[in-house]
Amino acid sequence: MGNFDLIIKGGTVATAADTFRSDVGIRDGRVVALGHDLGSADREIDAGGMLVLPGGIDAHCHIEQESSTMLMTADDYYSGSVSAAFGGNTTFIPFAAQHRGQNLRDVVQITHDRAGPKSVIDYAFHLIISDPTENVLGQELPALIMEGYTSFKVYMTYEMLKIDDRQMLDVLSLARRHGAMTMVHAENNDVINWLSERLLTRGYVAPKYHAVSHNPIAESEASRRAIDLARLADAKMLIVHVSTPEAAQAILNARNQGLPIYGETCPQYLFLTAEDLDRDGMEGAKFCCSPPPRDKAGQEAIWLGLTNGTFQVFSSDHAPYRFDDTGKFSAGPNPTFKKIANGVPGIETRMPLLFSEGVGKGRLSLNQFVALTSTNAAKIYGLHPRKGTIAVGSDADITIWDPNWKRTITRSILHDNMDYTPYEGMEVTGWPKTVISRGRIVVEDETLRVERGSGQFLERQPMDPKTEGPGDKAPLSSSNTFGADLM
Ligand code: DUC
Ligand code: ZN
Ligand code: ZN
Repeated sequence: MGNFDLIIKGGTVATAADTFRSDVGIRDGRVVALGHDLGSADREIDAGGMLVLPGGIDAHCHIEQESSTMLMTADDYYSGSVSAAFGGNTTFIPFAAQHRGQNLRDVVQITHDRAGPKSVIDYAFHLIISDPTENVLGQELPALIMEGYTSFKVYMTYEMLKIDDRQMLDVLSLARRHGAMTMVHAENNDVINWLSERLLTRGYVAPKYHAVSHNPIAESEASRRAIDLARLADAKMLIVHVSTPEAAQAILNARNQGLPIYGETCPQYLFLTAEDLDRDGMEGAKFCCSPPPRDKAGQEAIWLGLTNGTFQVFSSDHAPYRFDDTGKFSAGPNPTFKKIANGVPGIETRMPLLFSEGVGKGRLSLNQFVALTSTNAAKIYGLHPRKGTIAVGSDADITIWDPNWKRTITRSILHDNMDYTPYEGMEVTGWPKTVISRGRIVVEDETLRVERGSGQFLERQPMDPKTEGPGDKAPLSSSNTFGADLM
């Protein structure tokens, strides 16, 4: 018996703040020593030439979830978590999604029943609130926040999900009182519908018109409005899957004023464009997601946002719908752009794409990469320091990353339950080699080493309403003109 269960030897450890040569000693699922000549272990892994990184945290992914039209994702908690693990992730935060009329307790229980027996990595849930009734706002949600479900997503678009501004204010003020984070899908529903009708009546039905109908102004207007509502309610807010320069600018402006506004973006806004929706035949359906991919200039603005303090979190928004009648074509073989299931897969390619194009091409430092793919999500969503870092006392959630592994992304190397990848043919340098969760080897030698259901649910602490996440410049202020007692 060694002093440690496992020592990772000879690698370069990188956190959000530091890069240093160190061995990592692991016992009982935790990091217990950092340094050299740590002693003996039951098992050693030679990480010479490798990067030793905190395991990725994918903080936005749709797994075994029904869409607003009750379409089930292609990935369940097994295939979704396996694919996440092969992509370097040790934690993910999918959604427990309320459909109108549903009791939140039931939604949470159903989601636990789906995840518990299947997930191979650790997980928490964000709630989706589509029906903020008096009972939800007065009873269910406060109780669930107290139990550690401290984040929830609301939609400003999608007929069956959207809430109006008044409901948003109700949700935000509740979040403020109870110390929760509101995540917002910010697109103006009326703008999208108005444009869609004009397109459809003129016979513009092809997939590419999805991007036309989801005009950038629909996103920037809604983002600015959402931020203003958060200001009024004096609440924190994170705007998810930001795709346009103007929406990014609105977040940065708010942050520069010291407001607790956060931003998230995703691979599809760096590596795809609206032109992909114009590929031959129905191929464009593979790239239909909301918000849609934009243009080259938009991609550059999103890259800038990853380094200038706009975005804290880089998530996949993995929303897997196959290119067949179970997914993209569930409404028929030749749907108008309005009827194509929205979403792209990407849980396994999120980290390799950002590493290769970001760190590899000099756009991001290694520490920024770690912050964006792991540490900041852990901080914002109440998992830090247990998750999101490599430090004595933290869970031994570690991705041993081969920075020189060249791979061509193609469907057959991925582990999700999809029949395509939007990134088919892209060449990347850098891929996770060994993935360790709580000291357990999850992926090694391109093989899964753990049993289904071996991931754990992560109990999150309710947040102190006054506690800030990373990068905030000021504490929550009573900036509204009414005073907090109205909130
Ligand atoms: N848009 C969403 O809002 N959610 C899932 C996928 C998508 O494209
Ligand atoms: Zn969304
Ligand atoms: Zn989403």
